[in-house]
This record gives sequence, structure tokens and C-alpha cells, in this order.
Amino acid sequence: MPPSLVILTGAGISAESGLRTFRAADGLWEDHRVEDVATPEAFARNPALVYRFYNERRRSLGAVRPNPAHLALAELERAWAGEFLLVTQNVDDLHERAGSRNPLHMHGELLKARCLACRAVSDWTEDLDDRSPCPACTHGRLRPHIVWFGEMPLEMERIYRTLERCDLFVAIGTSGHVYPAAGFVEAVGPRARTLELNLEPSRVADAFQEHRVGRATELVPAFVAELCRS
Ligand code: BJW
Repeated sequence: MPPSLVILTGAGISAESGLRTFRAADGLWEDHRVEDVATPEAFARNPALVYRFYNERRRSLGAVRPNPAHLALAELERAWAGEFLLVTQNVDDLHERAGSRNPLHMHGELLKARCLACRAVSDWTEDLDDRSPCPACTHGRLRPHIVWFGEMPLEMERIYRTLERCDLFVAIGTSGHVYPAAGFVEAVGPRARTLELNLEPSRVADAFQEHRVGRATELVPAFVAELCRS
């Protein structure tokens, strides 16, 4: 059987494209308290603030492009003979724009909206507010299609099933602060090789067998070239 590969990406892979990470000194949580913008309670309390936070982030996607790390992962997916699952915590669309076929956005997507009445998920590229009509049922109120703290991330069963049988697990540019993603390395089977690529060791770095420290735009293309040669 050709080897099965799971890749987990976090905000660090998009940092060199110009999107801010969450926990850096100049990160998104420096300007906004998590509890004010990334919880269901925040949305219930002050929907206008939450809509504005995500509208600004959705607009910012227009000014950025995929970088060599995103491009290398798309190339790896095309070259890989075995099972390949790219799980991203990122809500941007840079993996898709780089050519990745079907990244699994476990924390949702900025370019989608979800109806609070019929639950349909629709593509959404414009600003969103409480007057935006649901394209599916035409009357329901829409929210950003984002997994907030306290909510269940998407497609967890599929992710855990694939982690348990994978031969190689690679985490790129994620701090290991947020669960369940931070626990994925513990969920991989005993035979699997585990590797972290990050600007600095993550909070769960000790759980990985191997580490490479540096910028994603350098480490990821080099690692992909190595895998494609072997
Ligand atoms: C570079 C670089 C470069 C920079 N090159 N690298 C178990 C234990 C403890 C707590 C919990 C637990 N289980 C659940 C919880 C609660 C909670 C949680 O984890 N809290 C912790 C903060 C303690 N988790 C949840 O609530 C999750 N839901 C859940 O568990 O459901 C089950 C459940 C449901 C109901 C009841 C009970 C259980 C949901 C989590 C949702 C996360 N949502 C966010 C925001 C929404 C999306 C958005 O607005 O964009 O997702 S939080 C934010 O953090 C965002 C990210 O996807 C996520 C991860 O951040 P990431 O990607 O790691 O970014 P940073 O900034 O932290 O790190 C960047 C990294 O890049 C750094 O390491 C840099 O070094 C590196 N870097 N430049 C390479 N150039």
C-alpha cells in the first residue's frame, strides 16, 4: 500500500502571504479579545462587531496570494500516490488558490456563510450582516461559517479515522494552543512518522518525533522536494 499522509496547517503557513496569525505580538488577538469576536456568545451579544471582524478579514483576502509553502503542498498532493488529506485550521482560501484539490477546513471558511434557520452553507464573497438573505431558504439570518470556541470543528470523524491509519503526519505553522487540532499528533497510530515545521517549537512540540525550525516558505518546499525524491 502506498503511504498515507495527513498534513495539518495553521496560521503560520499564511503569515508570509500577509495574513496575521492569532497569537503573535502583532496577531489578531492583540486587537480583539477572543471572547468578543470568536464565540457564539459574542455573536449573540454584539453581532455587528462580529460581522465587522469577519467582513474585514474576508476583504483582506483580496490583497494576498498563496506563497511557496501553499504551492508546494498542492504539488505534493498531485505527486503523492497514497492517501492524502490536507486539514487546515485556516479560514482563508490560499490552499485552494494554490491548487490544493480538497482541503478540509476544520474551523470553517471566510468565503462561506451559514443560515441560522435552514443551516444551508452558501458561498459568500460580499460583506455579511443581519439583513443578508439566505440564498437557500431566502428568509433565514446568516452567520459567518466559522467554528468559534465551544463549537464542534468540522468533519472530526473523518479526520480521526485518517489520522489513525496514516503513515506520516506533518503539522505546519500552528502553535498547538487550540484543541482538538493540538491533540492530533497524539491520535496518530504508533507506526507513523510525525514532524513539525514551525518558526518556533509549538506548545506540543515534544509529542513530535522530528522538528524543523524556520519559515514555512523555505521549510515546506524543501520538505516536499525531499518527499518527492524518496
Ligand atoms: C510560522 C510562521 C512562518 C508564524 N512559518 N511558521 C482540550 C484542552 C483544553 C481546551 C480545550 C480542549 N478541547 C477543547 C477545548 C476548548 C477550545 C480550546 O482549544 N481552547 C484553548 C484555547 C485552551 N477549543 C474549542 O472550543 C474547539 N471546539 C471543540 O473543542 O469542540 C468540542 C467541544 C464542543 C463543545 C463543548 C466541548 C467541546 C473549537 C476551536 C475553534 C478555534 N477557532 C479559531 C477562531 C475562528 C477562526 C477565525 O476567526 O479565523 O481558529 S481560534 C484560532 O486559533 C483560529 C485558528 O485556526 C486556531 C489555531 O491557531 P493557529 O493556526 O495555531 O495560529 P497561532 O497564531 O496560534 O500560531 C501561529 C503559529 O505559526 C505559531 O506557532 C508561529 O510560530 C507559526 N508561524 N509565522 C512557519 N512564517
